[in-house]
Order: sequence, then structure tokens, then C-alpha cells
Amino acid sequence: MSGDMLVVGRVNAGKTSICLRLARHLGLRELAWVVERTDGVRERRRMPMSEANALLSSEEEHRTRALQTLLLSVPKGKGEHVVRIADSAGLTEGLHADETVRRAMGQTLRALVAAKGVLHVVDAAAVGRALTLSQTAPFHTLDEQMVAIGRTKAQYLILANKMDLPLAKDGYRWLMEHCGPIRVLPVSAREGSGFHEVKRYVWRLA
Ligand SMILES: Nc1nc2c(ncn2[C@@H]2O[C@H](COP(=O)(O)OP(=O)(O)OP(=O)(O)O)[C@@H](O)[C@H]2O)c(=O)[nH]1
Ligand SMILES: [Mg+2]
Repeated sequence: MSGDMLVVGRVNAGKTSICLRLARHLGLRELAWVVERTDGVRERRRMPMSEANALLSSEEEHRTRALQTLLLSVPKGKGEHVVRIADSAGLTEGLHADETVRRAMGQTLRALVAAKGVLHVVDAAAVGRALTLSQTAPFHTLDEQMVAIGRTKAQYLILANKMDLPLAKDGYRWLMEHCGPIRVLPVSAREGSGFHEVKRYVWRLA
């Protein structure tokens, strides 16, 4: 299953947090996921929202190691429609030492090519820090390539995440200038800001 919208981005950008926040914002009490493991096995999982934060509990990067599609029931007319939001393993440059991570990144890239709609999550605070503190390039080739692929999709939205952190505003401003005319939406998965807009965007797809 490729999902109606694919959530992609650099590792640690906050993709899973955004999916969970969206589910919470929609008032879901339970999460229904379809996990596509990289060995080809597909598993259905359900968990109460109260336990969902366990998905974020690891301290390591590369927390998400398989495509996990969240099924969101959205009221439409007299019935309900299901919107599928596929959370993916984060991307990094180079060849990762761990084979599981390499396979997961390959799975993300295949899903990215196939997806009709993409939500590209960027850590706006990291962009801001790169700009002001280290004066290094805030966007690397990897991000540029994700934007280049994203532009070709029917739906493509950049989510500037972690807006609650220092320097994220600078990062957001830079993203808007650099990526325009693509729409860049400022959000904080931690605090929930910007999720009315995300919900509206996802709602339209139902
Ligand atoms: N301050 C702040 N931290 C956030 C926000 N969103 C996510 N984080 C933190 O950023 C870290 C990475 O979040 P994840 O949601 O696991 O990121 P991911 O993009 O799914 O990461 P991978 O699956 O490893 O690629 C976690 O420690 C989160 O708590 C945010 O809006 N603000
Ligand atoms: Mg994740």
C-alpha cells in the first residue's frame, strides 16, 4: 500500500511526531497502522493513542525503519472516507553502516517515486541553526533532491517543523524564500501549532 500521502524527510525531522499529532488533532482514540516491513511482510497494528508515544521513545536516530501507513477515518457527507498517511524511514546522505537502515531508506525512495502526494518534513530549527550559528548550507543535496521530486507530484507541501525551538523562525523564512512558490507550512508537532492547516490539507484529499 503506498498511501494517499507519503511523509518524507531527513532523519529526525519529526515525521512520526507529525503523524501522531495529526491523529490526535483529528480526535482519534486509537491508531490503526499497516506496517510494510522491508522483508515484504505486511502487518496490521492497532494501539490506543495513549500508547502511541512509545513509537518515539528511542533516543537513537532512524527510529522508523519501515513504511507505516496510518489509516485516518474522515467524515465525508453521510459516510466516512479513509485517508492513508504513510510515515517513512528518514533519509540521510551516504551509505549507512546498518543494513536494516539501508533497506528502510531504499523502501522510502521507492515509495517517494511512486507517491502521488508528498508531505516533506523539514526541521526548521536545524535550518535556522545552520544559517545563523554555523553559516553552513542549510539545505544539502539530499533536501534539494527531495524538493525536486516533490515538485513533480500532484500534491506537495513542505512542513517546517519544530517551530517551538529557537531559530526555527529564521529557518522557516529561509525555506519560504528558497522553496517558493511551493507552499511551506510552519508547524510544531510538539506543541500542535499549525495543525488546523495540516488537517484542512489532508481533509481535502478525502
Ligand atoms: N522541539 C520539538 N521537537 C520535536 C518536534 N517534532 C519532533 N520532535 C523531536 O524530534 C525527534 C525526532 O522525532 P521523530 O518524530 O521520531 O522524527 P522522525 O522524522 O520520524 O525520525 P526518523 O523516523 O528517525 O527518521 C524526537 O526527539 C521528537 O520528540 C517539534 O515540533 N518540536
Ligand atoms: Mg519516524
